[in-house]
Amino acid sequence: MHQTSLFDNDPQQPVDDAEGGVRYLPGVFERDWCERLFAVLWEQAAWNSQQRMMYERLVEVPRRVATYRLDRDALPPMLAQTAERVRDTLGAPFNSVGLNLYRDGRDSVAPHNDKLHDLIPGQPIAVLSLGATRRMTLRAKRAPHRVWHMDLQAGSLVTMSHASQYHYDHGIPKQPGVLEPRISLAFRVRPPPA
Ligand SMILES: O=C(O)CCC(=O)C(=O)O
Repeated sequence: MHQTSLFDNDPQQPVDDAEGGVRYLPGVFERDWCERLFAVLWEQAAWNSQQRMMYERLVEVPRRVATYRLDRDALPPMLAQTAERVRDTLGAPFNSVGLNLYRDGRDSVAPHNDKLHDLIPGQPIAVLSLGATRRMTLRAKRAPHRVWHMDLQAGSLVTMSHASQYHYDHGIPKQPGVLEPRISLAFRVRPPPA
């Protein structure tokens, strides 16, 4: 399996396609902004635990989640300001955000692609990281299943094109050495509510 590491401080683009591919953009948000937003979300987000069927057993999803429609729901003001900055930075009309809270390195998200039926074609997905640095693994669906690792620092954005979701899975593997929490904010462009 081919592996490529991505290093700090330079925008990186492991995958290219006609819609921008997958890019890692470190240092988009300042440290102070990230720390304040982390504290607000930790305290105020409507965190849920979820369960999934796995091998005919109901198991707890190993992270906490919260979801907001940016155009409809009451938001902590700093979350609304952050969404505005992400929209301005990337020029995409994000109207939804999914929050993930990884309490420590035992929490994770399995490799997956975003469900495309509920996204507007051509619009990207953007993930803002806060708190502990965690590794994102990006894996090509097609053999030889090339793999990239991106260490997602607080204040960074990862952008993934809609098209990339057909060809690559992404996930946050467990990382036992990580003792501190991380929050990620996944911004998406969804169709208007029915
Ligand atoms: O936490 C992350 O960086 C990834 C989140 C993710 O894959 C998702 O919300 O679908």
